[in-house]
Formats: sequence, structure tokens, C-alpha cells
Amino acid sequence: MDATLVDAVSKVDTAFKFIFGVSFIILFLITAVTLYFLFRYSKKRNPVPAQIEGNLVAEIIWIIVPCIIVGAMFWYGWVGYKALREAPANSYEVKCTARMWSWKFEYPNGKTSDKLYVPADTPIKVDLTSVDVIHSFYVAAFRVKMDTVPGMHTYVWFNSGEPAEYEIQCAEYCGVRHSYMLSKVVVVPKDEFDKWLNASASAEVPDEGEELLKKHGCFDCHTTDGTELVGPSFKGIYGRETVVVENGKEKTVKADDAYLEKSIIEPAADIVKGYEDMMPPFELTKEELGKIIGYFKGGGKPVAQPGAKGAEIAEREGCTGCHSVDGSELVGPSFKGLMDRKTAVTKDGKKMEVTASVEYIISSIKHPSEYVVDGFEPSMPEYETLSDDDIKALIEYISTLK
Ligand code: HEC
Ligand code: HEC
Ligand SMILES: [Cu+2]
Repeated sequence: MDATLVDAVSKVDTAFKFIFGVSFIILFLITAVTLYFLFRYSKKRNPVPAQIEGNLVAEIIWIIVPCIIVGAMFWYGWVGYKALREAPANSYEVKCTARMWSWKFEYPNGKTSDKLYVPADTPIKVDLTSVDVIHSFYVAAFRVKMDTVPGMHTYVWFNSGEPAEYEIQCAEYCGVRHSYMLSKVVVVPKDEFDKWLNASASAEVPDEGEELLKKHGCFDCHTTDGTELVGPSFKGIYGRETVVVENGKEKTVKADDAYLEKSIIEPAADIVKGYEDMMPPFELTKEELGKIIGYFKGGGKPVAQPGAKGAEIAEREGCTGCHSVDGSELVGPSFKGLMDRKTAVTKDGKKMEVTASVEYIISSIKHPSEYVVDGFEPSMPEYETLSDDDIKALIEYISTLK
């Protein structure tokens, strides 16, 4: 761990412990003296109070000692403050925008997220601002707390240290859902962070098999959508029953690994009925064949998880800062089971019940204040600029959350 971090945290802790310790000792001494005086100078034991005027020694002591104590408090405070304010020049910078009631983090390459992902063992500088009221960015684990002010930029810095997760809270009361204004710092190993940062918004990982098919021009003659070109379509090819002509004789075969391999390296050996012997033989390694057949097993379609793209968008746009996916209530209703749910809403001041259809969800995203779900504040920002594709992906994602 970087020495400066140990410093910032330990300096804040030293200041805290010193001030707390001194205060505790003084409280203890004052209480003890008060109790002793109550007893010793009661009317019974001390009926006639002495009249003391001036005591130079006592006066010097009670001026000097508090000055030293307060001076020391100032010193420890100053040292801790400096450690918190002086972000190392090589800090990794992330922009943070607070709003009622969510956090949005933006990275140098434009990627956004509702959680603060950071690489491990790196000084992180968070540039803070707000779009509505004053919030406060508070991560107790790093001893940082700083107000976010509309129209102003403030910052905190900390050293991320080892991979772990820490809570982010809003520490400035900012409206009814203030207590839901939570997020996380997620510290991940550097290589994982780079992967996360550079992952494209689309969750479709290029399939190695598909890449090979492209490289060898297989798609010049084969499609993946069922249409026939020169050769049969790859759609649903794996395991399908095919009638082939081998040495002039027809037979039905099941398209298993062996058959597919042979069809690729020795296409003339058995010709799919109804097609010409047009396919050239391909010289491919075992490994390449394995990847192509792996692709066929996926149904001849890239195997993207349903909703994966929508999940990314929901995180990027900050939706999941206000909407949970596990049924719990945050700033807004949970996405879980949202699709087709019957929801009590208010529209133009009138109460009604609606079913969360695709149209309703689209309208809820573009113009959230049109239907306001009962029990919630109309605090969702309008997402008018989201593309139709993004909205489609979001809805697909929401409908997977049953
Ligand atoms: C010039 C056009 C052409 C190209 C390029 C081509 N094929 Fe073919 N392919 C065909 C034709 C025509 C058939 C059907 C006749 C046959 O079985 O040989 C076929 C059949 C197949 C079959 C058997 C299909 C079934 O339904 O049983 C597989 C598997 C196949 N091709 C894979 C590939 C792969 C993998 C590539 C790229 C490495 C490729 N093809 C490139 C024309 C082509
Ligand atoms: C700042 C918090 C916040 C953010 C960010 C946010 N929402 Fe909302 N959302 C709410 C609140 C609060 C409601 C309920 C009040 C209302 O209907 O306007 C709501 C309502 C909804 C509803 C209707 C829910 C129901 O049960 O009928 C949908 C759908 C929705 N949001 C989708 C989204 C999507 C998609 C995003 C991201 C593009 C998003 N929200 C971002 C706060 C937020
Ligand atoms: Cu807040």
C-alpha cells in the first residue's frame, strides 16, 4: 500500500484519537473535581467560604496548559487536513455527480457507472459536483467526507489499497430519500479494472468461432438466420438430421461433431441433398474446428446472455442507483418483477392503476413525472436522450428480472 495513504488515514485517526483522548481526560478530571468540591466545600464542612483574590501561578497555568493542548489539537488537525487535501499528482481521476438521490461516476474515457470502480493500490481523486442540492460524499473507510455543491467542483482523494468494497453514503440531508442515497467503492485488481473500463456497452463478446467463420469467408455461402445461400444455413445446425448423398446413396445423418468436422475439411465426401458440391475443402486445425463447432452448438448464433446489454446500460445510466434488482426498495421501485406488474400511480393528480406494459415503461423512462408510482417522489430524471435501442435493451433486461 502506498505510504501516503497509510499517512492520510493514520493522520486523521491520530488527530481524532488525540482530541478524543484529551477531551475524555478533561471531562474525567472536571467531573472528579466537581464531585470532590461538592463534598469538601459543602455548607456542613465549609460554612464560611474563603475570599481568594488573584493567584499568578494558577493564572499562568490555566492560560499556558489550554494553549498547549489547543495548539497540539490544531497541529494534528492541520497535518491530517494537509494529507487529505494534497492529492498525489499521479492520481487517477474520476468525476462524480450527485443528484437526488443517486451518484454517478464518470471515467476519463466517457464510461459511466453508478458504483465507483477503481483499480487497486492507486491514488484516486474524485472530482465532485451536484446537479440539484448540496449532498456530501462520505466514505468512512477512507476517512473522506466532502460536500458536493451545485455549480462548484470539490474533490476528495484516497488510496484504493487492496481489492475490497466500501460503502458510500450521502452525509448531508438532501430530502425524503436521503437515507437511500448509497453506493459502493469497488476496488478491483488493475487488470480487471482495465477490462471493466474498456468493455464495450454491448455485452456480446465476439465469439472465437464466429470470428473464424468470418475469416474463412464461410458466410459468403452460409447464413445464420435460416435463409439459404449457396449452402444450407447454420441456424440450428448442431444436432439436426440431414439427408446427405454419399457415393450416390442417400442416408440420414445427425450433425454431430464428427459429421460437422468432416463436412468442413472434406465437403465432397457427403453432399447435403439438394445442394451442389460447391464447397471448397478447408484446412483447419483441430482447435479451430473445435471453436467452429462450439459456435454451431450455440445454435449458430452468438451466445449473448439475454438482458446483459440492458444490465450494462442500467448501470451506466445510473438506473440501478435508484432501482434495485432484488426486490428491495431504494429511491424508486425495484426492477424485479416490474414487467406486467399492476402498479398504483398518480397521473395529473388522479389516482389510477396501470399495468407495466412496454409502452408504460418507455413512458416511465422518457417522462417519469407523467405517471408517478404511489409511495415514491417524482424524483427520477428524464431520460429523453436514450436511444430506442438502449431503451429496448433496458426493457429486455427488466423483463428478465422475474
Ligand atoms: C463457396 C461456398 C461455400 C463456402 C465458402 C463454405 N461452404 Fe460450407 N457448404 C457449402 C455448400 C454448397 C454446402 C452443401 C453441400 C455439401 O454438403 O458440401 C455446404 C455444407 C456445409 C456444411 C454441412 C451443412 C449441413 O447442413 O449438414 C457445413 C458444416 C459447412 N458447409 C461448414 C462450412 C464452414 C465452417 C465454412 C468456412 C470454413 C464453409 N462451410 C464455407 C458451400 C460453402
Ligand atoms: C434518481 C433516482 C432514479 C434514477 C437514476 C432512475 N429512476 Fe426510475 N424511478 C425513480 C423513482 C423515484 C420512481 C417512482 C416515481 C415515478 O414513477 O416517477 C421511478 C420509476 C420508474 C419506473 C416505473 C416503475 C413502476 O413500478 O411502475 C421505471 C420503469 C423506471 N423508473 C425506470 C428507470 C430506468 C430505466 C432508469 C435509468 C435509465 C431509471 N429509472 C433511473 C427514480 C429513479
Ligand atoms: Cu444527498
